[in-house]
Amino acid sequence: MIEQGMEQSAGFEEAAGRPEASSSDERRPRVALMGEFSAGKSTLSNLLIGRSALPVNVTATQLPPVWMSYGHEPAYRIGLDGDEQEVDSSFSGVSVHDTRCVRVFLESKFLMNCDLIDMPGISDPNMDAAVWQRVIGEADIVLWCSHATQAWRQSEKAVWDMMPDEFYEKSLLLLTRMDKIRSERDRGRVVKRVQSEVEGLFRDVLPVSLIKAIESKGDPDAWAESGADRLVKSLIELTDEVATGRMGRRVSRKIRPETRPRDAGLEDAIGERVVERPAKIVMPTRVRPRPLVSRPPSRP
Ligand SMILES: Nc1nc2c(ncn2[C@@H]2O[C@H](COP(=O)(O)OP(=O)(O)O)[C@@H](O)[C@H]2O)c(=O)[nH]1
Ligand SMILES: [Mg+2]
Repeated sequence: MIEQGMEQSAGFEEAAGRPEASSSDERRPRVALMGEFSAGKSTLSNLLIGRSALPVNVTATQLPPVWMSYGHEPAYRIGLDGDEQEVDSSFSGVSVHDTRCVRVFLESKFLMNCDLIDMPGISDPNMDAAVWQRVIGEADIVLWCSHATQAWRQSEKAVWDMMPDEFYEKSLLLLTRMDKIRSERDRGRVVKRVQSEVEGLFRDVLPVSLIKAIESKGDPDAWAESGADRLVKSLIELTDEVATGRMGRRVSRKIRPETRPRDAGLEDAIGERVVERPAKIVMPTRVRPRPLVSRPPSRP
């Protein structure tokens, strides 16, 4: 029921399953969802990929980062020492104490454009920061979710200050649960305050109500009103830039970035919502940390 609402709202699903996408070993941009516990990370992930890949509101279970990619392989966990085992759909037996991340594969249109990594809440006192720190170096972009009603707390700032500077220009701060702030004046104030506090630390600050986005059910005005439209467009722009920067260094003239099928696919997936192609910006070369695993993340 809820899942169906998400699919309609996001509109990413109808063309899923282009066969070459799953067999491609191309490295897609990786988007990490970060923020405090209950800030809406899993709800956002469900909205984007059009279905639930993992339980929303897991309180008893502490999940390690869940790394979602396009495909249909069975889920598996990667242990701290790089060992891999398949896991069942409820991730039973998966513990943050011995698992670096869980790899999940879904034939979701959105995942043709980028991988999503749903991180555990940063402020959970039972959650060692090492749990997300050992995976964050694999990401290119962060979507940081912050409760609008108490946005950008000291605890959030403290974690963001520890991040490599290269994330700042490629990450978005999302003020979630905007529906909880009733008056337009107060919503404007929060956005303004946070914008001034995070200047230079994020590319943009975007207010969003994920609940309203889910409820919009294909109504473009309600979708735009929720803030989801702007969020999706900004995300496409970012993933496009990250992909373009890398493609520019690695890919021969035969496969020019502007002809990549991925872009067309995502824009189609958004349907009638017109997405303007952003100007190509060459991103600075990024020094990559050592890979998490010895082999590519997508199984052959
Ligand atoms: N009112 C409101 N509730 C939201 C919004 N986004 C998420 N929630 C709810 O907040 C709770 C926690 O969300 P979840 O995605 O599990 O947070 P996570 O811990 O960051 O993954 C869930 O019950 C969601 O339904 C929103 O924009 N508005
Ligand atoms: Mg979650």
